[in-house]
Amino acid sequence: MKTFRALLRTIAVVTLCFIAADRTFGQQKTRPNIIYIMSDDHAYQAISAYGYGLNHTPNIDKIAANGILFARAFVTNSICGPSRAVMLTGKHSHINGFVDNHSTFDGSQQTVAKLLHDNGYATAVIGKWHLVSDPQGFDYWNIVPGQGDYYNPDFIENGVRKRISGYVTNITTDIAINWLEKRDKSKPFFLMYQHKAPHRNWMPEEKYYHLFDSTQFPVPSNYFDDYKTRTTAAREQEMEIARDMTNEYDLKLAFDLPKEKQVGLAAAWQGVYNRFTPEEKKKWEAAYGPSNDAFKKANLRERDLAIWKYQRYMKDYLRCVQSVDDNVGRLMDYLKANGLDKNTIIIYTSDQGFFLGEHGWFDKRWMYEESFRTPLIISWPGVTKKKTTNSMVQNLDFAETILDMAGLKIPPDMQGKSIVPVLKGELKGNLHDALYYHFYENQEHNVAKHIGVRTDRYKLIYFYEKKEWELYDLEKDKKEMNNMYGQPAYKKVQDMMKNKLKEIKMQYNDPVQID
Ligand code: SGN
Ligand code: CA
Repeated sequence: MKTFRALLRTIAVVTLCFIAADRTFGQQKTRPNIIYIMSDDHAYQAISAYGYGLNHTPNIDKIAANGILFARAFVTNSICGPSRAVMLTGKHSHINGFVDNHSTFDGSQQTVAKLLHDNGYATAVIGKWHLVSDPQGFDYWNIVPGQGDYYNPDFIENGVRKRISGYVTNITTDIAINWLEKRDKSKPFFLMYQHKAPHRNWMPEEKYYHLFDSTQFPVPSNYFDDYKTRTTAAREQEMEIARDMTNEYDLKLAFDLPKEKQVGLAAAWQGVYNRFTPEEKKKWEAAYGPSNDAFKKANLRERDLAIWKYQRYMKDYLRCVQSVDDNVGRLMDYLKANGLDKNTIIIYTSDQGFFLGEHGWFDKRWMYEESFRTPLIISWPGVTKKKTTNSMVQNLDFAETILDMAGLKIPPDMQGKSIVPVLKGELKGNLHDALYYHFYENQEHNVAKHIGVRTDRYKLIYFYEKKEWELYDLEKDKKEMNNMYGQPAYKKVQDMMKNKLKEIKMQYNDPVQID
């Protein structure tokens, strides 16, 4: 009897082991890989799938063709480090502590990378990081220091810094593919593949020096904005293409500079120019020299000069984007060739939007649509069905979404929501009825600190140090040219939006004072 019972017990234990093993195996097989692609400062206007007609990005468009494009994805704080910190933590800046680019990320806190890593994912971050402290929660990291360089950049591989020859966008992809080759293949993976491009000062790859040479880009209708109806904030900014771009660093109108001219951003230009080899300098000078000479000869003034600067800016910016698109294609080809395309989720986004001449500007920072919105395209084979969505989502939701994709629990202290129901087509409307925004970095480009709330139709912005308000009716005024704050016809809307702002600020526990 005793031996029979023992035998039964052994059979039961063995069976349970088999079931458990099968579950683990099944789970591993079905847990998707996730590649999070984030290019720095990539405006949605510069992705052809968004339909602005400026350029052609066939590889990013392919992600959209196989997945879903978000027409209304936003950030919570339109600047690099803060946006990355929000993405990693699923918490607003005032909670995760990284409020502006001068902060240092507290790497001891909970992040999506750590949660995935602790739950069996192989994790890596490659490319731009910009959070000052070393990455935590990654099996492998290989990042550019700070902003990084376009040519012959330094990379820090698991703490060891070295210079790598070549163009940063290609190198970032080489490193990513190399990691995919060498990763622990018994685990699903989470790869953060993050381009430095197309961040300022927009230095293209050699093969694209002449792309768009004969293109004249249409100047945005509000390029010559006079900021009438707006608050003093819009008038005091320092991010106008016509006024604030420098000839050397931004517009590439000079090459090697004499010592006495190497000051301010001209010195920054000399710094990046010094990274070139002598052969590379020659190629650069051969490419930019003739158009620079023609420009100097033309002696343009005022309007014509402003338009010329816009053209030079757009060409260089979009040339950088072209290399990003090529490299996204290269990574996608690798996935396909290695049978990874069917079980890998691709998320393509930027750390914020970017002005491409709207209001006369470059850069970001504002709660205005061009910088508040960010591109977001997600393909999840077999899951995403609808091709586009208007559902309002935010980078605050990304960590939660990725955990949900991986079948993990969303920690209750994260502040966003999973986008998965939108991806599955289960949620038809907005993920959020209202979005909260807070920008803190009133330094370079002089954009005043502000908070705000956006609903489907309206946007209220409060420049809290100036105590000035702006209110937009986005249905009637897509380009945000008419501040309706204080207009009697909008009194009701204004009151409603002020209440919303107070509510949402409280909901997210932001201690900033209104009034
Ligand atoms: C640099 C740029 C700014 C840019 C910030 C933030 N100046 O400081 O134009 O707004 O980065 O960009 S530069 O002279 O150094 O190019 S972010 O993407 O890192 O937030
Ligand atoms: Ca950025």
